Amino acid sequence: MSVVDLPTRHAAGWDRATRHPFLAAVAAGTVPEAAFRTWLVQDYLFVGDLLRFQSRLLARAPRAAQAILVAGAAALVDELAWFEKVAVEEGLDLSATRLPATAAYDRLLTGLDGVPVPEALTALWALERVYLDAWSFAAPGAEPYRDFVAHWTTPEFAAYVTELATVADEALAGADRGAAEPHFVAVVEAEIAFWDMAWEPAS
Ligand code: MP5
Repeated sequence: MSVVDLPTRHAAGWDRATRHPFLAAVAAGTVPEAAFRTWLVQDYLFVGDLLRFQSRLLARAPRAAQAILVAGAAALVDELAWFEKVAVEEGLDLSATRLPATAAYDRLLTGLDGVPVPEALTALWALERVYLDAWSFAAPGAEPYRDFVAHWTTPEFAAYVTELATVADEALAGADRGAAEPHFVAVVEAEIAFWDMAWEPAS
């Protein structure tokens, strides 16, 4: 089994995380502006938390995973700068506090520091793959969101996600594959809660 088989093994959750009403509304152009703005600010905070998690994972990663984790961390630094530019353009307040789903996701990431590296690599792959699939579902997006959707569905991002699957599979080859599955499920649940967070107050 490869990590890429996990989405079909958990198809119902995967669908909820990747075909969420928030994404359908971005595709249709009906997402409330306030919901999208809330989501952007919270995702900025998430990316900062993810960079810190990825850096801690790098410190204990196998040799074969170092290059991709470093490249991914550099991309996250660029992503933070991109959010900061968008925030200026859109008048977003990036100093907002974490909403409960963002704080819960950070606790999930911090908890992964204590699990074996192959399991943490699987969780990292899962959180990137679910995000790629979610934005691919929304693509190309209605006009005000088209550039955003394009930003999160680039071929470079898809290639990164594929490379993460390879290093996760390599690491799992000598490990307990079954132990990684609950972390995959936890990531999918955290993603659903993250979309819900921006969407529910608006609906
Ligand atoms: C990602 C994200 C992927 N930005 N937000 C959530 C809630 N999940 C996953 O992060 P990136 O920035 O594409 O590496």
